[in-house]
Amino acid sequence: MKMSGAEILIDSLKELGADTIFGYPGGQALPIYDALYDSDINHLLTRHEQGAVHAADGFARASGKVGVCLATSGPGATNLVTGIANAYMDSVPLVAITGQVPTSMLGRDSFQEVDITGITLPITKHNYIVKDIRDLGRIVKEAFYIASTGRPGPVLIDIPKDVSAGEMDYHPNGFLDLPGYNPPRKGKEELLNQAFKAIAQSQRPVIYAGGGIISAAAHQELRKLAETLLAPVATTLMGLGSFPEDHPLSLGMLGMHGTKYANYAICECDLLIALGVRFDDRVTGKVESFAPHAKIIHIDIDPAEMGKNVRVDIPIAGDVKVVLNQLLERLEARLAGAWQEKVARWKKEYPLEVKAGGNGLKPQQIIREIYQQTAGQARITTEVGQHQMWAAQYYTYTKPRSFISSGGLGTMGYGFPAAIGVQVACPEETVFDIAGDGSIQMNIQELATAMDYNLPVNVAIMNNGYLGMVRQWQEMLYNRRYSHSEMRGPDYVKLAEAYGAEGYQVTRQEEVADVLQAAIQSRKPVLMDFIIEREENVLPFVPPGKALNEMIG
Ligand SMILES: Cc1ncc(C[n+]2csc(CCOP(=O)(O)OP(=O)(O)O)c2C)c(N)n1
Repeated sequence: MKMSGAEILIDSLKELGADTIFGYPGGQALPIYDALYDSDINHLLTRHEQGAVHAADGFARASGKVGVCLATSGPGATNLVTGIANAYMDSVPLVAITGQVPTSMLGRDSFQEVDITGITLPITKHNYIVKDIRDLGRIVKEAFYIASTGRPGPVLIDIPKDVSAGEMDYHPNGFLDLPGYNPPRKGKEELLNQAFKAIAQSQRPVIYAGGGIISAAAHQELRKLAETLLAPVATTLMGLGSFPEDHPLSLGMLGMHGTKYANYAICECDLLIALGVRFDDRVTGKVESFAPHAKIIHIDIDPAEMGKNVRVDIPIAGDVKVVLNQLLERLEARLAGAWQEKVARWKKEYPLEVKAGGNGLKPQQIIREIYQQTAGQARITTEVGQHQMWAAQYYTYTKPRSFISSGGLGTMGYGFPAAIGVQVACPEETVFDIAGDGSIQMNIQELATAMDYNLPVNVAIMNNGYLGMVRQWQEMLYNRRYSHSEMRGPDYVKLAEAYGAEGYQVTRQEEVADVLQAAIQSRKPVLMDFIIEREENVLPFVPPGKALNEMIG
């Protein structure tokens, strides 16, 4: 059948089950937009390409499917760059499609030409420029396969206008031939044997679980492992929700703003079982002092992570779900002893607290209230800063894909468009973006998108009138010299109303629960401006370059 390149693209997307695209049009993408006009693909027009890519990323993290975004060439393509890097750092399956100038105009500094495959080479798992329409169908399939298998990640497909507008006789075929791309699945027997031995010899095991558990849907295996070994579980920011935080073995988050008991447990354990993690510096603190007494078993799909940041004694490359099942087949249940008692004592002695005092709302209390009012069932996204860490610490995550945040890149402006993507993926659920007054101003324009598509996303702004995390570092590390970290925002109630959404300003504790309930009940997007204690800090805090047991607070 004669089809245009754009029709082949749409047809392939549908065949792959990709029925939702977040995008923004422009000249070089017009053939694709024209084909979308007749298709039943759900396209959401955002107000900025960065909004589109973060929404696709949030959609992917909430649903487990590949997120798809679409932009035109030049400025449209470069506006995707932050979002692509964000997805790359957090291993999110994403396909970004960009329009490009016609092949005959390439390399001539043509109007709106940028070398987007060159620009995104270091921040994509793979990328393509399609120079021949006959390659298009195959490339789309490859892109989805690469994005979603092995260690997930973003793939970019750049399509010149003559390719999307061109025509050919097209017969879809599902054949994939990618020699050299073979993500490992099973762990090697010899290494598994070493792992069994290390486990048998250990007295004080700890599990350190990351986002890889969630990508691999290995949360049940993780729980079984923890319960079999009675090993306490600390998670990374990306791993929140992989292990139920209301479980007695949960240590919450570890690292720079981790719980005291998680960090103490890491410092004293004699075996660390690291699952789907990458030993980020926000987790390890001073690398030489990380888990100083422990043998380290590292299980991860990406062999390149083995020994990258930290020495590992037993590196097992494989799909974490498959490898955990291999281990669980042979592990025997253990009994509680002195180690479990010690950890339980730490948990009692050093709980995460909300200290009274000051003359504004306490952000920790607001987040606990969001937990109460949503019965722990909400999908939470965040921006980046202090509020992100409070959201990580004070909401109790019990399910995978319930906490969605920019971990690796730390992208301010991520949370709100991501929440839009999450709400599209989970239309029946309550979605909250926990935001800072700095971050929310980075992609606030997407309120118009939320209004257009009737997405009742709730935004809870922790408004301290500062770029709070920057201010905290200036307070603690730069002698309170608050250089350019104080900033004012707009009247958020009026702003919400200008977009047709609902807005509230909250200054008194007694109002918090009522406003949250009103927001949850509302079928509209809601902006809540919580005026918080201005100089509240995130504690505990491991200053950069210090060991985990050198925490402040
Ligand atoms: C795009 C981007 N620019 C700069 C930063 C550096 N940065 C990290 S946290 C932060 C302050 C965030 O302030 P706000 O959103 O108000 O949140 P708060 O820390 O007050 O909760 C800044 C500027 C960043 N992470 N991302």
